[in-house]
Amino acid sequence: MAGDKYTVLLPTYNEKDNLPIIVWLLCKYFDESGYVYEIIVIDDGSPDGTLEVAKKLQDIYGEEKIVLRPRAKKLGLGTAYIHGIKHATGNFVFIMDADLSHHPKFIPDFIKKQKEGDFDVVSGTRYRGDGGVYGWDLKRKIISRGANYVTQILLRPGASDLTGSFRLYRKEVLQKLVESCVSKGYVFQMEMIIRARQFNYTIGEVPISFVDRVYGESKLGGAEIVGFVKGLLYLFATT
Ligand SMILES: Nc1nc2c(ncn2[C@@H]2O[C@H](COP(=O)(O)OP(=O)(O)OP(=O)(O)O)[C@@H](O)[C@H]2O)c(=O)[nH]1
Ligand SMILES: [Mg+2]
Repeated sequence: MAGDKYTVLLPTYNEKDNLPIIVWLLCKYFDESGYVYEIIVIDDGSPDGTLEVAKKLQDIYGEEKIVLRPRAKKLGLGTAYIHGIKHATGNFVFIMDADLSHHPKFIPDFIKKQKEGDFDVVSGTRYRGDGGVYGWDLKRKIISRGANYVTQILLRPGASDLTGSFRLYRKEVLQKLVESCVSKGYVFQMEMIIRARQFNYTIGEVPISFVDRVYGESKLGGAEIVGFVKGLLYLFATT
């Protein structure tokens, strides 16, 4: 549809090295394909000075393209999305990580897929077609595969990648999903897609390659995994 606008929500916590690259790539792929867009950076008081970097980027690309909606401290991803949506002026919203795990080159694929089936949600998938994972050790691959596999069996969600977080939503759909999700942490992305199915939203999928974060430390540890299993059982019991 002419008149579509895409808002990218970029939550950041200590991403000062990644942010300039992801913003540059986003602008490149959006500009090349001619779509109207804005990028909302939601920085949670990163001690590494991510916000200062974001301000410089805003000077370079302009205030219509780069919107800053920082918060004073680290309040988590779920609420970062809620906070970001409030300021989104697009009728479609992308959510993606700012750590270069999600490559902006897939943005046009998401948009094409959305238009193809008039989908409510388009989910990037590492587990279909040309999708894949790069740079993870065996342990992390097994955890991710395992989490997806067990969830497929328990919840039959109708999407192949449940824990991924590179997705395109209609704005009002994202709003409704984020408000109805109760979980925090690693399980949150899975709950989003489970609820999407519960509300009978249509879901399209696009194969993506996922690359382990380039700069910065990974936070996946035992506590995340325990949290995931708890969240999964909760969803199994309640949906
Ligand atoms: N605003 C905000 N952003 C966050 C918060 N936690 C993580 N992020 C950002 O959310 C995105 C995903 O977080 P990651 O830390 O990459 O999570 P992950 O991919 O599961 O784990 P890694 O292995 O560390 O990459 C990144 O862009 C982070 O900078 C938070 O509390 N607030
Ligand atoms: Mg990451």
